[in-house]
Amino acid sequence: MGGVKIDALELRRVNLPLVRPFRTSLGTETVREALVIRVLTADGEGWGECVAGSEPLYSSEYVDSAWLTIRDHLAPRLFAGPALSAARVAPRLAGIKGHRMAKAGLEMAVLDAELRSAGMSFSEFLGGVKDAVAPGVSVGITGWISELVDVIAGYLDDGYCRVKLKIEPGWDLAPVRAVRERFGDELMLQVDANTAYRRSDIAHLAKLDDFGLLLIEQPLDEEDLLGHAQLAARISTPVCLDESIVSATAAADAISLGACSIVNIKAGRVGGYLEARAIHDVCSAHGVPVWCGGMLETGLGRAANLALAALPGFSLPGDVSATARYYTEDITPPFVLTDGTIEVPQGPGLGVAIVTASLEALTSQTELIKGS
Ligand code: SMG
Ligand code: MG
Repeated sequence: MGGVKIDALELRRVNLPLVRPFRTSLGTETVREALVIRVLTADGEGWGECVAGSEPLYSSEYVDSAWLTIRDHLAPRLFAGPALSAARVAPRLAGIKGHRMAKAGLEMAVLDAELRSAGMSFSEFLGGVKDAVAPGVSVGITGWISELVDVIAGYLDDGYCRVKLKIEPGWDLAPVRAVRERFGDELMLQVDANTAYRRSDIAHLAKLDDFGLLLIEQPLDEEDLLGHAQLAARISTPVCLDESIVSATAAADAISLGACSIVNIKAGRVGGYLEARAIHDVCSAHGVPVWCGGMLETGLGRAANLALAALPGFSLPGDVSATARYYTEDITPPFVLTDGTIEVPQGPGLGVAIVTASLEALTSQTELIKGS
């Protein structure tokens, strides 16, 4: 692959209403505001998605910050210099500190453009070994436990094979107990706290050990690796990290410190699909299982996540669900659940087409950034 020369970048803010509100310990989302990036090259185009949210709740990045960072700091560096391969995007942007989600969206768009030209799929490029992926579903906090149980029953009917419950102080033991009582011990069940607990909650979190969970995800602050190591030493439920793992180095350190025994990999959080693959490799070398996280992506990010989840170390079902779990209208054709799996796209690049009419209808802002 010879790289691509970028002539211009197009940024788009798209607003996708969720089929039901998604409540976590961080807040409630009813509309997914996404930042879609299109790179225009001499002989084609590539599409990317920045997974930052509307507000800096999950991470310090948010759509407006990513937009400005791309326009004022990252795009000028991408335009400077000769044709660019995706592998050179991160080094070229390394002078800018942080802003991993913004960088990841750009790298994804460049990789899509490059792979389209080369006629190779994301999955083949990344080293995928599966044609289809087992779907998991992340279930938000509901008003009542009866509502939670009903929502989960619907997802199990749809064919989801693993359920993740969002938890927070006051919504943990009781919902987990109710779900176990209703659906039994065979259900693959895990919980995600999005940093809602403190070290002083360790004795409380140990009570989750009674429920045979696959894992507990990011219970403590993202910077509290030591606290996670202390927790992991005190509980039998495996500790999985999400927010804390911002790079392959961070993953290696967390594993060495005993802060986690499972890793959630999200390309946006770590600066791109190439770093995500490096984390997969580090974890595989340590015998640490990984799974693909989700950020309520549009069909673009979903296509790329399916390709990532096709790598051999992704031995646990991820937060990769069918489009209908999130949206009635998306900017690509929907991903569907068939026979309990979702197919990994095999076409060149992301392997998905944009539905132009939907993209236009859902877009609230665009900006074209031209190279010199
Ligand atoms: O894409 O299905 C999805 C959402 C999965 O729970 C999910 N993501 O912490 O893992 C996580 C959350 C982050 C998004 S909510 C702010
Ligand atoms: Mg998480």
